[in-house]
Amino acid sequence: MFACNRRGFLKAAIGLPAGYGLVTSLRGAELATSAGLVEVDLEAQQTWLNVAGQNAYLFGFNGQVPGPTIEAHPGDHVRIRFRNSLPEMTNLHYHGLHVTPNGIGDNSFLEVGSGESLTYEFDLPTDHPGGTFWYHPHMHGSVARQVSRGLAGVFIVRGELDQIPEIAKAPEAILVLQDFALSSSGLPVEPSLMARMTGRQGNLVTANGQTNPSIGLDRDGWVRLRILNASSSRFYRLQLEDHPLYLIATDGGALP
Ligand SMILES: [Cu+2]
Repeated sequence: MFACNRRGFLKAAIGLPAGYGLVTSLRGAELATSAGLVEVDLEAQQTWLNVAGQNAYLFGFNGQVPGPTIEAHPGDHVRIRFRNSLPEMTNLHYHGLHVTPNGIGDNSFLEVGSGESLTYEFDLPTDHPGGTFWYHPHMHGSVARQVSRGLAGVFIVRGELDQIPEIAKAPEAILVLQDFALSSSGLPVEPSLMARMTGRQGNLVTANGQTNPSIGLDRDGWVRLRILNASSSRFYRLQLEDHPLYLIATDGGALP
């Protein structure tokens, strides 16, 4: 990825037409905030899904892979009513959020048995950095397997970048990168002992559960990509052909 600071992005953006039309096709069902409270129902299920044109027996949140996008603001109270309809124990972790790891917050020691429910609640501090975070199971001993079967979703916290008019105007697209290891009948393949140690790469590489999805973009237009690597082991070397790509934020939020 070409690195560039935010000032560089702005300089390049000024004077260019703002993006037109939201990129809706690539966004998950968005669960947004209202009046300081974000309330979300999430259900983990084992289900047949169409992934990249083929049937796959995966784990999804609310029947989709990747899971729905949650959006919040600093200072919000977040309440996630979670139901585990998987045939096994699981839980939730809110990756990168600066919230309490205790009680019913981002506590990965909590366990939700098959058929059970748990309501997670936490406050986002008022000075929480904006950024692209994510949620996924953090069940000891099962994290890689449950994530690699599809359990992942983006958790956006709006912040300082969203206040910059040129960035706020750009249409936004989320890209969740996942790879799946499937048999010819669409059943998940268990990793070998070696793959368990070195990391397993799935044969089916997807972005938002699709192969080669496209994002419409006007000539000289801008699009803001929020990219999540939700694969258990795979690294991605990303590039945009014939188009500049600027890095404006990383795991830790906006670049200075
Ligand atoms: Cu994580």
